[in-house]
Amino acid sequence: MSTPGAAHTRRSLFGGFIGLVGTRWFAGRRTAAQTRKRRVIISTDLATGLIGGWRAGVSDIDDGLSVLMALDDPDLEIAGVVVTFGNSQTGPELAASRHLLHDLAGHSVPILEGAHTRLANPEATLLGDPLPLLINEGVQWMADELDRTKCTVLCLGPLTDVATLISAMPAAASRIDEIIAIGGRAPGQSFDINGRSGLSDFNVALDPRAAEIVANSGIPTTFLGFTLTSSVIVPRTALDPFRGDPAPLTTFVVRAVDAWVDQWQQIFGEDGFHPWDQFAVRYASQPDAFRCTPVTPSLVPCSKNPEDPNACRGASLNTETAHLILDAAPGGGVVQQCTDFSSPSARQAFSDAVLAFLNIDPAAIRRSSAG
Ligand SMILES: [Ca+2]
Repeated sequence: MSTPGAAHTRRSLFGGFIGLVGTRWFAGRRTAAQTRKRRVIISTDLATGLIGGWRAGVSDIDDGLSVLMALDDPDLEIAGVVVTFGNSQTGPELAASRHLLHDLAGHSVPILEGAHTRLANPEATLLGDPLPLLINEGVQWMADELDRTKCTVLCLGPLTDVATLISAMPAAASRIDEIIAIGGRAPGQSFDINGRSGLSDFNVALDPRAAEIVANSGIPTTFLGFTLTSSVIVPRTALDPFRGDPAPLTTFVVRAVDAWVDQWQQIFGEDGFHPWDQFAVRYASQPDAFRCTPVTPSLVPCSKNPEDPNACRGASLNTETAHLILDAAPGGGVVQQCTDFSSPSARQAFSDAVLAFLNIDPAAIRRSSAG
């Protein structure tokens, strides 16, 4: 990303679709006062319950909790779930998604196969000529869905699929009313948990080119930042009311969360979990619950010096090459970052909602998601 050639590629790439998509302003964003259900496409690297894959150990659990939370939210209408690589490979994630959402929770929501790998960076060519972008099943379904009606795209993993849609099918992408994503940082911000550093900006690290395409698309985009998403920890004891419940969904969720917290506790010394991606769901449903400000996004190469606050973090596929910097933009713009709740009661309501879907009778869930 730091080579002059790569910089040139980025400029020429963005020149095309910014004009096509056009510029829309925050005025287009919905508020909690709107009563119609918000129609949402979810892009996720759902790996809840998976062990192993490209990373050893237990995969992050929050995507599964997020999708269940979204399906349970009366203010959201979930059109479908596109599964992308990220926490694990796409194949195991698809199996995990079908098991959790269809078999255990009884939902009938469509589950589509998304990207298996990040976008080529810099862009690959065929002897110097541009290559057509490959449209996978999930991206084609997103385009078809957007042709029918405007949607919000909730990105809980790497931004590969929505970036492909924006680049290859700009007319469909122009019908996205808002992209909501997890990622980005203030200038110089490092991601520390309990005094330990080393966390990458995972979704950006796995596909920095996709993050840059989204951030520069001209589509209203909201990033939920680390300052906000790390501010809530759900203690392991929150599972206690559900222990002993024989329902297969509850049993599975409790086992998966316990396994994740065991691993997290060893590394970060916290006996609980951060509901990272669940913030995006809550924002989609209750945007007024958050304090958000306009930002100017830029992808900036990170430092190779591990002592530098701007150092590249991560290992293996999530090794950072650049950071998505979200700088204050007093003049406004189409990109914003949420860094706090709007009130203590909004924070409490979010914490209360994190596991609320487990109280729902599976038969009722099936009835509500039918059709
Ligand atoms: Ca995720």
